[in-house]
Amino acid sequence: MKVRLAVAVCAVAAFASSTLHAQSTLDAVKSKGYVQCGVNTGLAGFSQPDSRGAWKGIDVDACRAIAAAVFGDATKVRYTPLTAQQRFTALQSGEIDVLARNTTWTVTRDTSLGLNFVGVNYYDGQGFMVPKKLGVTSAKQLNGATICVQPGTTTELNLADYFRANKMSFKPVVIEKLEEVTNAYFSGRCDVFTTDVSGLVSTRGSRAPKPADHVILPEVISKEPLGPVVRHGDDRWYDIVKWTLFAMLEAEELGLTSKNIEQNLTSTNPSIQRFVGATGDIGKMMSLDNRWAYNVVKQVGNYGESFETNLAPLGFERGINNLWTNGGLMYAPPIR
Ligand SMILES: N[C@@H](CCC(=O)N[C@@H](CS)C(=O)NCC(=O)O)C(=O)O
Repeated sequence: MKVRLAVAVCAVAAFASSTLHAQSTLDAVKSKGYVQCGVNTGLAGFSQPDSRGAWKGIDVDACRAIAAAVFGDATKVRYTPLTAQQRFTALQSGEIDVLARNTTWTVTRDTSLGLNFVGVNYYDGQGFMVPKKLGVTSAKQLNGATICVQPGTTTELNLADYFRANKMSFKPVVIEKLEEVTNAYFSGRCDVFTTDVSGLVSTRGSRAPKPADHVILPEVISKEPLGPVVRHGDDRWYDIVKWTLFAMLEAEELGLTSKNIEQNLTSTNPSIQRFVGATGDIGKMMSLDNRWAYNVVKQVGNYGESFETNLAPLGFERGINNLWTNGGLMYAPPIR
């Protein structure tokens, strides 16, 4: 009798916790009325507050797009600025609903950290920046260099691997805060700053006293596919964040922009009709309004628009971040 009761109690507890998990993030987000999004502390083009305190960047747009899909209102987001070291704990503990912070998709993070990467919003790779006056033209000349690097990043491991593979040595200067690590580099405390090439372009453009005094070396030593991340165990939320990213890519492929999507509500193209929710029930399949993707594009724009607004002004080119139809890697599975 006692055993049977215990089994029954356990079954109820397991059921309660699985239903709690299955629905929890979307329900919690809906009941509090906003998406809590973990972002960078301030990386121009990815996530940074502007002079009026409004967050801007492609990662910020990923957050705004989720709010547009869930609430039909891209402003329903609150931002949690996180260093590389803080970001995964913030997601695991439930402090944030989603992490959109130039975070590289790796097998370790995707499995043992209990996280799910939803896709890629920027294909990147690790590089090196040096002061021009050093006259260095290749990373192979960096033997013995002092190198500034942030902890809790893929950067640290790649750096060690690259130097070992090339039989070179280096002295790491490991500093957690972006402000402090870039100050250390720009003040000459290290010879080299290494991070994702996007981070080098961004910090050179926005933080260097004289950007032209610094060169980014030609070697790209790793693959850094950056993308939004959610917790394991909530497939509904995972679907929403994943298909919101794909909707921004698909909109670009379909030629839908924030400017023209309204007139496309009456399009006769079947793919566009489904996308804007004029036909089918794609939104409902995700517990969202059928206008979820329409709202994303109307309020945030397609992926190309987000790139043009946030990254192009800093000198970024589309390159491999172009659509697959334009020779790049950006490819959304069918929205049908
Ligand atoms: N993509 C790499 C590196 C990400 C990273 O944290 N990069 C630094 C250098 S640009 C950064 O964003 N720092 C900003 C901060 O600490 O707030 C990763 O996921 O580990």
